[in-house]
Amino acid sequence: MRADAQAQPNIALIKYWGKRDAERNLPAVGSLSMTLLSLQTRMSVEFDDTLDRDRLEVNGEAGDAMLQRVSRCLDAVAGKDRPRAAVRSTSNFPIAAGLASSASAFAALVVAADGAQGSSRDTIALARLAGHSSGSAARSLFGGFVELSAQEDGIDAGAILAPADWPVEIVIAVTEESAKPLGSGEAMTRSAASSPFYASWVERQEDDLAAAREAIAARDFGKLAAISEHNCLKMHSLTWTSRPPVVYWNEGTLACMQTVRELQSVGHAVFFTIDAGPQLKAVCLPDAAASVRDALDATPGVTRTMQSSLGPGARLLQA
Ligand code: 2P0
Repeated sequence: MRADAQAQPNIALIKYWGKRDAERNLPAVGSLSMTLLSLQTRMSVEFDDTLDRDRLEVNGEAGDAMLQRVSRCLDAVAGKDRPRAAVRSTSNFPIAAGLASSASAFAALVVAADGAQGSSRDTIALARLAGHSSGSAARSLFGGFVELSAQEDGIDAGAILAPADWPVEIVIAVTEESAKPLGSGEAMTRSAASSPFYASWVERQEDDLAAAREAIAARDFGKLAAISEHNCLKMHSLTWTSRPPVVYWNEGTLACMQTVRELQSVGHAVFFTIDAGPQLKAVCLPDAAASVRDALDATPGVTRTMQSSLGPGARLLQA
């Protein structure tokens, strides 16, 4: 009745921001992401008839703040009448700081819970279950470049290009280690309710997805850079223009954007994206990675950098 799984976070190039149905956690827009390799979450789920309630341990400490969401996810996978579970999670990167830790956590959780229950759902079924807990988690079920499409009554998702078919590197510049001030779920709901730009964001997302899809199919780095930066800045324009406003950036984030512009101006193949937190993610071709990392390490406000190539989707680990 125990299974272990591993998943990696994913970084969205075309962002998920806004919900169609908060109750079922359905996204209002499609999104397109890259699954990482070297940032990892491992999750162990053990169903145990002798437990009177679910237990959650996150990096060796009681994870009570997340327990309710985890229990609901386990109910969705194994049914409400399931035995209670002992869940242990470890991540090798800071959680809740805009590094998509909920994506890798819930992707690994559904795979481990499904395995512990002895069932073997297919990947899209697991992605739909993960997406119910965290919209971005659905994408971490798949590896490489991944597209999620938002439909009236649910989501579809799948890999569109394998990691080996277009190697790229991601350098993450950490500018703040602590948890973000406002969770992305709440922030996106606020944007939908109050940003005057929200309707046009939703209306134009299909065009951005098509441009990114075409750039990836053609391995056209410049085209992917342009559409990804544009889509990222539009998402942050929604947060800035929400009422009350939500600003995820800090001074270090802006300094990192300037560093990326300088690298671009001397010909390096690099672009930035930023999620619901102050960390900047620089996406580059492998030849540029050492220069990008050196430059971000030397940028004021950066506490450390991490680097990853693209990796596989969530999977069971052998016991
Ligand atoms: C993304 N983000 O596409 C966007 C960009 C953050 C910025 O998906 O409310 O934690 O749990 O479905 O998955 C983060 O949102 O949101 C996210 P919920 P989630 O990666």
